Amino acid sequence: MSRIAVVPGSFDPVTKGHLDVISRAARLFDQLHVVVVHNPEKSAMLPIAKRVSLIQESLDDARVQGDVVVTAWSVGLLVDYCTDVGASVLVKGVRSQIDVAYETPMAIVNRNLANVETIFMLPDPANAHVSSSLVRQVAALGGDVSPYVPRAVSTYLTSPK
Ligand code: COD
Repeated sequence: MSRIAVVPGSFDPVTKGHLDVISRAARLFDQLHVVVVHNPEKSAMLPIAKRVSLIQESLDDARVQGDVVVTAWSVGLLVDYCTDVGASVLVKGVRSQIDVAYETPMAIVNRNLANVETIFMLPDPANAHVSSSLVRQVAALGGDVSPYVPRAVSTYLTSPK
């Protein structure tokens, strides 16, 4: 039986922190789905389709190994997507106790709903301070985001097309 996992997120935009979690998770599973989900608690900077294409471009640039599918999901529960693709695991990066506190109830509910387990992955310390919201703030104020995001994202944010 193949092991299939899902890495969900807003990815608005994808950062070097996300990319680190995705590339490490891709080595642990036969197939990994990176799923862009609209988070109603956050106001979005980028359209969902652009977030998907920037993730794909960044994975290609970084030559991330493994069977990685990048897509978006907006219809219903995330665990419904997991069930549809045969995934039994969600992988979430956790940078701090705040992330753990946010993710823990969702992990329990997702297991209760559909028997989908959540694995928490610690970040590379080099990226532990990086967040999409920090990137959005620096970009909005005209700062250099290249230390925090893959090349495709910094290029797009500098001259969007
Ligand atoms: N290093 C490591 N991990 C990181 C880093 C970093 N630098 N930055 C972010 N992460 C992790 C986050 O902790 C998170 O796990 C993931 O990457 C995505 O982060 P974001 O900021 O792109 O996305 P979020 O936090 O807005 O995404 C939240 C989800 C949409 C994934 C979440 O709300 C969710 O799972 N929703 C499911 C909706 C649902 O079905 N709800 C009902 C049952 S609970």
